[in-house]
Amino acid sequence: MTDFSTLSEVKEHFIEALTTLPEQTILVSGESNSTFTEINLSETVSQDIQRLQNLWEFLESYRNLKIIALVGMVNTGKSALGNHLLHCGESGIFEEACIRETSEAQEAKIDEETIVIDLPGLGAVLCDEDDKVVRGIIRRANLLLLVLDINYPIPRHLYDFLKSDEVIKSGGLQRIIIVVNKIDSLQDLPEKVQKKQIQKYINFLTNGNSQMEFEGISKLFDYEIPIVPFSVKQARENTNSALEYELQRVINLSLEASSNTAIYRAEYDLLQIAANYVLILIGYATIQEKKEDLDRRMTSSIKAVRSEINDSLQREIQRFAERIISIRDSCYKEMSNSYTTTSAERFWQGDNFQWKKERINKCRERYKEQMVSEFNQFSRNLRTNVSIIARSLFGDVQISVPNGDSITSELKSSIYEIWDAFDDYWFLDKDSYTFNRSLDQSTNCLNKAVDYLKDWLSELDDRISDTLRSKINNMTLFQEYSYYLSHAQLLESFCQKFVSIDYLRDIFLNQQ
Ligand SMILES: Nc1nc2c(ncn2[C@@H]2O[C@H](COP(=O)(O)OP(=O)(O)OP(=O)(O)O)[C@@H](O)[C@H]2O)c(=O)[nH]1
Ligand SMILES: [Mg+2]
Repeated sequence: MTDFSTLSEVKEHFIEALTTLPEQTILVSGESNSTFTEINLSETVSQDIQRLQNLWEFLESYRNLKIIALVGMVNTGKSALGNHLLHCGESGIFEEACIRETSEAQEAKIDEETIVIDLPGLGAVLCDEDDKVVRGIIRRANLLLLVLDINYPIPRHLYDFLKSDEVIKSGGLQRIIIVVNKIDSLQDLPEKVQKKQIQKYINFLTNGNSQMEFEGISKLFDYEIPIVPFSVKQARENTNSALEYELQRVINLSLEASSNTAIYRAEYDLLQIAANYVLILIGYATIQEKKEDLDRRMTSSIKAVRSEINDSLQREIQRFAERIISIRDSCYKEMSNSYTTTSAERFWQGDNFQWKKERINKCRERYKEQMVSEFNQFSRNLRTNVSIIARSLFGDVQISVPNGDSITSELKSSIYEIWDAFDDYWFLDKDSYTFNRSLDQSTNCLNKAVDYLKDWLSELDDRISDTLRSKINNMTLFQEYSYYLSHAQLLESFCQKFVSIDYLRDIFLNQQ
């Protein structure tokens, strides 16, 4: 058995853990661990804390005493029986009356180690606020003396009460004795009939009646509940000492069986309360799994999108480079084949010469335009590809491309320099040295265009990353992830504290 100070420490730490719980959380519902239900915790938590605090307040002063609580419907003679146990008469400690009298719990000492608590009648208070006090005391008593009036059948309400959680069903923790009071009211009947009536009453209590949907109390408890016919009136008149003796005997036996159980009951209540929160631990673990799974899925989806975008960029760059080289080749071929001049034409510079010169100028402009439109097409393709690839994960994604003027200007210059080479060669009659120098210039321009393109692509890459990052918040996966993350964070402190309590961890988490 756990000693009181250890148990008190467990209770303190458990209350500390409870106070860190959020007002709302989600719990796993359904078998597949995939659905969650939102639940409100604040009320349950404060009730449970209150319950534990009340229990401990009680234990502080009563844990070494045996407690007998008098329960039953109104007017059955609870106070009268209490007075009898206290060896006083009608004007004794507990108020008696033929109308409802006891309205709050009252206690008195029978001897140094036993107290008796007189409670208000059940029917009158079970719906009241004070009812909590009554219920609290009922749970804490070693022995419940359930007082019935032989003149009234057992009410359904009382049966429901016995069935409820308020009453502990284990004889190791609490005992009940049923006192069928006021049997003196049968005294005008022949003795045989009296006995028969009492036996009928007891049989009904024990075994119930299927037609009345009353199963009897014998099925509810793990021990046999003594049922004692009694009359406080006769006890006062000292006219039925056998009954008095019998009552005292079962009281002594029951108290012996349930003595020193206050700490057991505290442990039992504490564990019962704590058990309800194991669901939160399970929920927390499931939320964590969910969160990690979403994190993995999210990271791999983003990676996949990025790599698809990169592949598509590489393909477009390759195609663009091929196109640029092919445009430049065509330009070179056209200029070298279509506008050749003879030395006579160059000397006279007649109409034919002028016409060719005009044509080669037009050719230059045409290829320059081709270069520009090729680049524009390239950057358009990149934008479209990125939007299409990113759409599945991020929805509508618009990428703005950086300014490409420096690239197009170098591409145009590379055409211009080819033209310059042929212009010098076919129309200005210069030597091959100037021709080659211009061609080198053209290559330089192309190299510069490549350098600018690299910068342009790296700027584009940054823009894609920034845009995707800003879009992550809109991802369904990310929203789901954030939902679980926030719930997990709110439960983290509770779960850590709970599992750090060795006593609770050993009981609830170390089971196979
Ligand atoms: N005839 C007879 N009357 C009894 C007996 N026991 C109690 N009474 C009377 O029944 C009435 C109710 O008794 P109480 O002891 O006040 O009953 P109670 O169960 O405490 O009632 P509440 O506190 O109102 O729930 C009183 O008038 C008692 O004198 C008994 O054994 N025989
Ligand atoms: Mg009373």
